[in-house]
Amino acid sequence: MHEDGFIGRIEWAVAGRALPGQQVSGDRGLVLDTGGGTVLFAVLDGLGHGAAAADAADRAARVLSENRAEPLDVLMVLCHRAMADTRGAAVSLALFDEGDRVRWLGVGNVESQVLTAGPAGLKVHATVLLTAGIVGYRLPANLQPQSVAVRPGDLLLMSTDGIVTESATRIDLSKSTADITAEMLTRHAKDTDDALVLAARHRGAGGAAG
Ligand SMILES: [Mn+2]
Repeated sequence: MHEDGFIGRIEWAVAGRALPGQQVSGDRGLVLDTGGGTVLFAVLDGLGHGAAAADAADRAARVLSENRAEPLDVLMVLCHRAMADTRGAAVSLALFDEGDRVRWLGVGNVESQVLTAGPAGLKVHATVLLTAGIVGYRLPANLQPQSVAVRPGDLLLMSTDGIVTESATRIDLSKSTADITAEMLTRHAKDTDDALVLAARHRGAGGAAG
C-alpha cells in the first residue's frame, strides 16, 4: 500500500504492507484534513496481525475520521471505547499545521519522531514520549499531548514496530516523502510483522524543502 499527496503545503506519504503470507495488515496510516491548513496524522498497529488486528485498527480509524477536530486526548479515549471489544491497538497521533509546532500523543509501540537537517547531517530533533498501554484494553490514566517545535523541511516520521527505525538519520531529505516511505518499507521492514511508515513535512512559504 502506497499513498501520497499534499494538503495545503503539507506533503505526506504512507507506505505499508501485511506480514508476508497474510491477506490483510493490522497497521493503518491515516491522513485527515482538519481544515485551516491543519492535518491530523495517525498510525495504528492492531495487536498481533491478521483479520482481528485489522478489525481493531479499522474501528479506531473510523472514530478518528469521524471526530478529527477533537483534541488529541479526547481522540485517544474515543479510540479506546471504539476498540473495547477488540484486541486493541497501539495508537500514535500527530497534529501538524503550517505553524511551527507539532502536537502529538502516543500510547503503545508506534514510534514518532521529527528529523531535522543540521550542520553535521540529519539528526533526531524530538521523539514522542510513548506511554505504555494498549488502546482498547488498558489506557493510561494520564494522557498528555506534547508539543514539539518544527521548521519548514523537518520530517515527521511515524512507524509501527514492523519498521526498524535506527537508520532514520540516513534518510535523504531531498527526496519526496513518497520515495522516503517506499524506501524505508523496502529496506527496513521486518519479515515477522505487518509494517507501515508515514512521513510528512511542510514545505514553507517558498514551496521547496531540503
Ligand atoms: Mn506490529
